[in-house]
Amino acid sequence: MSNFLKLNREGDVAVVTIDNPPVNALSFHVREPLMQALVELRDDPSVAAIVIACAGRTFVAGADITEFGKPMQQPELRAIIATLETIAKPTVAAIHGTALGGGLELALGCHFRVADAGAKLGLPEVKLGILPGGGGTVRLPRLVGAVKALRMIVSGAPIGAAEAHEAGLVDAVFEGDLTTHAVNFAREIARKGGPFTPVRDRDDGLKDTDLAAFDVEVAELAKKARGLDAPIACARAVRNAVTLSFDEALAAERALFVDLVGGDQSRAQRHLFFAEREAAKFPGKDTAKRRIARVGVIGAGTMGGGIAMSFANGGYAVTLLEASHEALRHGLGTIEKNYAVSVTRGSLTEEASHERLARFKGSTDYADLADCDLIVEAVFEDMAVKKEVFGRLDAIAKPGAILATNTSYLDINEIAASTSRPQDVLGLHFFSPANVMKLLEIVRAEKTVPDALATAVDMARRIGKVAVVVGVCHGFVGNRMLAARGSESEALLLEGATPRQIDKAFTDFGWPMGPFQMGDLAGLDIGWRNRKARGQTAVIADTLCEQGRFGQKTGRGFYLYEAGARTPVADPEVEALIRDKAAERGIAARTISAEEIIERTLYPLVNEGAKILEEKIAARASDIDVIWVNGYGFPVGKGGPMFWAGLEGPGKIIGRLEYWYQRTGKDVFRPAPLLKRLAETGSWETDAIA
Ligand code: T1G
Repeated sequence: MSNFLKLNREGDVAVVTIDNPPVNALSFHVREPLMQALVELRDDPSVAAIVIACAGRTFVAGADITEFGKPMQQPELRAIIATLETIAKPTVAAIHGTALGGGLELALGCHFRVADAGAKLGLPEVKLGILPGGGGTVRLPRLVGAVKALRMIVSGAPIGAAEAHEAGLVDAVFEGDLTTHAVNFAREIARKGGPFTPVRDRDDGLKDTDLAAFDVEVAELAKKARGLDAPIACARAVRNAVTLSFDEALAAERALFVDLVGGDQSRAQRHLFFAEREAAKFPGKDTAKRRIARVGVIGAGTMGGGIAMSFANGGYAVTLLEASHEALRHGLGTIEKNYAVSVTRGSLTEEASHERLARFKGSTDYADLADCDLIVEAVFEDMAVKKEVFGRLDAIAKPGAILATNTSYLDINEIAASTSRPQDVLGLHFFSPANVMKLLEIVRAEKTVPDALATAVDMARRIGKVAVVVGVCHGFVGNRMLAARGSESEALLLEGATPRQIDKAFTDFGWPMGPFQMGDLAGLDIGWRNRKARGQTAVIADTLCEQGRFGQKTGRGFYLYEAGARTPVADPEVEALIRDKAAERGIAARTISAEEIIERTLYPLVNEGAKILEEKIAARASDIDVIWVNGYGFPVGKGGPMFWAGLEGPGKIIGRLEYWYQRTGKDVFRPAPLLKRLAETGSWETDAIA
């Protein structure tokens, strides 16, 4: 047939096998021979049934995303599925690994679907800023019902084979040789005889849809969309499947798809899809990895406990070390409570939580870290304390163990130099809560050797983290840019903006919350300690901290919080404090627009990103986007700060940065040469990878 498609006969059953590594995407070079094969087999009287299967590790993982934005080559997926539905003999999709997006839509074009017990099925297009464009929004509800289809399509989350079987999406689940099972299944169906009803003509799942309840669910989902168009379009398309005829709903799906795929949001989210995969590539990534079986974590506080849970969740044995038995008991107790909450919420089974807890060993003795392959330090953020810990680790850790620090700011070269094995030292900068946040900044120190780095990146994938390799500077990539973004926050308050107004500019932009609400959530005392350590000041935030206002944990920070509540309430005392501090400095309040707030916070953020690229602390602009989206809540629909700069217009950004540089003389506004280059070339390319 072709290099990408094989055709075999098992007696009167034809097996079409797609073979397009690595994930059998439905690229043009697959679609063309597939269409040809289906037409031939449809019209071949010696063929009683057709099985569609895939070679390699997965069924079709969707349309080929690299083809988006380019002229579509015929045949399109929709035409192939329409042809499939003209086939009178039974067609069976044999699903292993993942059937995602266009892959599941192709399977929905078949009369029957059988799956391997480990298979996952889903329509994740919403994560690419689009909706299923191959009829998924119209066919899936016909099998699983409108509400289940809505949840699957708006969340984009795949379901397992057992759940898919229960929901009526797959007709049988098998263990073992799936293709043989599928051939036998097809032959049996053919022997029983038709007619065989295409999904398009089946509306058993749509009957008795309670549209009122459906609309209530849609309204709830819409609240969470935060300015993203795709979730809304997905919901509308599924509703059409209930209220319109099949062909009308299919046409409506197409119109929504075409509208979204050409939009900036989808371009941004597709950029992030590939950016996350690029981020894991760095010189030396294919070096032989060191074996990691047991992981040691020093410090069972908020960060240490979350880090230890990440490793246990990833299947590693964990030794958790604390300075005292009391602190250890408290740390292990918190971990146990966290797992119990997950079980109560249904996101974890009782059995799984026991398995994970069984991986923990608590200790107060450094000697118990001697058998660890990787040791992560998560102690107090102070250089002297860090060096003391690494000195002790150097004495007890086995040769070849990787020694990692979770510092958020400090100089890892200096920490490494406090050991006799700087080549084995690197940074693993987790984000709080470490067992939830996906981002992991892996900090390569001057002497870190490639296999240690490659091992760390590999480990990150195993614990479900999105890893980005960065160099050493104060605050690495994320926190250094956060400082630049926040550098004007106080000035904006003194000149007349309120915490509420600034936070609103950020949530309107698409952030989950603004800087002041975020500060209150994380605890204002963390930044306060860091400023004091660096001899820096922030007149308003420092004054709040001196008054014991550390944010949510003390019930008041920039906002007030009712006992135990998380809803920020504007506090007239804080606004009075700001006005007093402004008066002391002779600063008159004025009206400040949301545009000005974005200019004075996000333009310096982009500018600092450009400087970081110039200094080769980050290898690619897209790495910075991955860091900000996965670690700091930068809106996915804008693709991250560096991608957004392209949408916002580098020329405009430079113009406003120069304006504010003239007015303030502040270095955060001095346009970086690389930003000017983006304005000239439209690309962030730096001449050498870091
Ligand atoms: N198109 C093109 N390339 C793809 C691809 C795709 N759909 N999926 C993966 N790749 C590349 C990826 O960039 C990487 O490349 C390599 O394959 C391995 O991927 C009409 C319009 C399947 C769960 O959204 O979620 O169908 O970096 O590292 O961790 O309605 O890939 O090696 O050069 O992620 O094992 C909908 C996307 C498309 C699923 C495997 N489908 N893929 O994860 O490997 S839109 C998706 C994934 C659509 C229709 C619409 C994951 C995976 P490189 P990987 P993995």
